[in-house]
Amino acid sequence: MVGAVSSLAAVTLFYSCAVNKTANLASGDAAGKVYVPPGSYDTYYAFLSGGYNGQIGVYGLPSGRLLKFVSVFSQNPETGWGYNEESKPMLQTTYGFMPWDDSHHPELSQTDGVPDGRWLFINGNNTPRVARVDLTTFETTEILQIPNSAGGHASPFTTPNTKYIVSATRFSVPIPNNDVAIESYKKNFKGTLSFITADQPGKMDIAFQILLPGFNYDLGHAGKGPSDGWFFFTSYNSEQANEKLELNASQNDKDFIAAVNYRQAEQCIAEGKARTAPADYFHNVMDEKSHQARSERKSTVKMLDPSSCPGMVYYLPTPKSPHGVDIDPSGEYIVAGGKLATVIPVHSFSKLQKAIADKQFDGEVEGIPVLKYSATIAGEVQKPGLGPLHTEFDGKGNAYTSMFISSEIVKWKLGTWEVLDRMPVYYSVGHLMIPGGDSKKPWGQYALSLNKITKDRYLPTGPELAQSAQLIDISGDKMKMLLDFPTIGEPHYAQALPAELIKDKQLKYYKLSENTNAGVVRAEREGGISRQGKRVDIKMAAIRSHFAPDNLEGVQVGDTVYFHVTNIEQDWDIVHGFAVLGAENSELIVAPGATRTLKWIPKATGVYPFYCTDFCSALHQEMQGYVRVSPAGSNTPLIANISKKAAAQIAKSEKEGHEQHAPAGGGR
Ligand code: RUQ
Ligand code: CUA
Repeated sequence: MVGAVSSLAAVTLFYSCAVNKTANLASGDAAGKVYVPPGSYDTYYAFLSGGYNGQIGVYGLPSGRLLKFVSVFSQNPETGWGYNEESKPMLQTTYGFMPWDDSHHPELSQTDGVPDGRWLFINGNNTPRVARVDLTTFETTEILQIPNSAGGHASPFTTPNTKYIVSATRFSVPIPNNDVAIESYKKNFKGTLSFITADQPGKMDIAFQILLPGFNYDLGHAGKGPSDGWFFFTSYNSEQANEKLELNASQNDKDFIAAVNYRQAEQCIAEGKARTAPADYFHNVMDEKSHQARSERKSTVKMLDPSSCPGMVYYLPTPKSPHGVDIDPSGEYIVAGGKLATVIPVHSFSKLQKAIADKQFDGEVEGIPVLKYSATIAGEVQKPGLGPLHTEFDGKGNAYTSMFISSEIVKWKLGTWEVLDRMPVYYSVGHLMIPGGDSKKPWGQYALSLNKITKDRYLPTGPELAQSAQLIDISGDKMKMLLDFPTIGEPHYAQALPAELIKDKQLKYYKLSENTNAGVVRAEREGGISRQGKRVDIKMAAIRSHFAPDNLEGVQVGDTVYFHVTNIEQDWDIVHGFAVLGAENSELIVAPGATRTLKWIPKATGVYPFYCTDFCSALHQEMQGYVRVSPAGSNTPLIANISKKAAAQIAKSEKEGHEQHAPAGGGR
């Protein structure tokens, strides 16, 4: 069947342009269904990964309006993320400081199998990592690197109570990684599955890893209900090819879903069956109070070999190079999206249990039992379309599968496997997303199609276009196209939840009284300048509409200057920025109550203005100051001026005999 395979593979090279002109499929009342009048709120928050920009876009649904861009794995000059001193440790890895990554799959934390609005997780794909975003601040608060892994793609899907999130290696590599011939792939290359503790903020860690044969592990989902305690991962390249995978990894009729009984894994660990394996990875945490991130480097993990823990892993043969694996809300059905398959195969969890009990095996791979396809399959959706990738559910007994090659979303019925409806999408849909659509209780109502190719959907903008998302009403029998909107980066996957779950829990400002940053000032009079050798620290308050101090002298060429800017406002959405002429990194953006630090190395003498970059008030343009840079070794004294009012406060408290941090250099 090599001929059929390669012709099918050839089809995948060309996304479908079956309908290649701009089509308007929106029905008459579509506009009313997506119109959110000025001053009104959207009903859902949607979190779309930024793909190759490494971040997360937050959109309102049904309007498609962009609400926020959350910095996660990439430096962002708009916010100073990864440029300011506080956040730099967040991007630290064993490969060094990592200014970029590719993020694919946002995943909401869950309680009892339902998104709960506490956190959003997302994977770093290139340098395998997982991140936690706090949904009261929309800030990244924690990043954990995944050791013994390459390509953290099957990640960070959660178990029903967020006990674990997972990461599986897309690329098998020598473990531990070392210098071997690539030719020795079959002998030396392995895959790992990582289970990561996730329910305690600031304490993510690798609970354990499972060493698997050297396939490519692609995606995963946890069981729920009856299948709670199991995790399912797709794999392709069961051929274990290491060159021209396009052809050589498409030979076998079936690849595998790895069904992992993680309670069994826990049991084996309790029985001492895990070994301590070398590992090298970073855990980075943003401290809530100081707003300063810290890194810790770790050196071992618990590693489980399937051979030493029988009953932990089984392989389910699945056609053909499966990509997505999605568990229906009841927890009974395991749906695979075989990129090159002509059907959508659905395994049954209860049949899987029976097949294990009855030992319905079809051999084994490296000690892992392979179950008989006929023993676990519940049904196959016939003629679904071409290139099934991902499936989500509406909670009403229906499944929706994205078809990459035939560019459509196909609705089908769980249990009867009949196709009920089709909606063409533009063009080449990857993931689709239904709010709660991978959970126990989907909210249904909408499906979002996340399309890879945009072509003629929007006004053209040169050779590269924004990605296109399409919102579809799935509340009725037939799908209705409602809206196209462009997105930033390439959203692979997305998650969404009803706005009321989180909108009233938003932090409005950080409490200044709780700020423990080393550079904090809680009042204007605490600002100042100090020197230790060639290091100069400037502590500065920002408040509408000035910096205190705003004139600084005594800096010399050859110094390294740290501007510690505290926004001392205690008011929602009053943000100040800070930029200084010649700064080579970025600006600072400082949330009310927070401190951010900019490192600056002046290279020449002169006077350098600085200013607020965020238009904060009518006198924002007045929010500025100067820093004088003298030659190295000059005797210009350290001077930090402050306002008359602040000076008067200092004088008053000095008279009262209170200890006081006078501005270094004594002010004037
Ligand atoms: S994967 S579609 Cu990460 Cu499907 Cu992108
Ligand atoms: Cu502060 Cu503009």
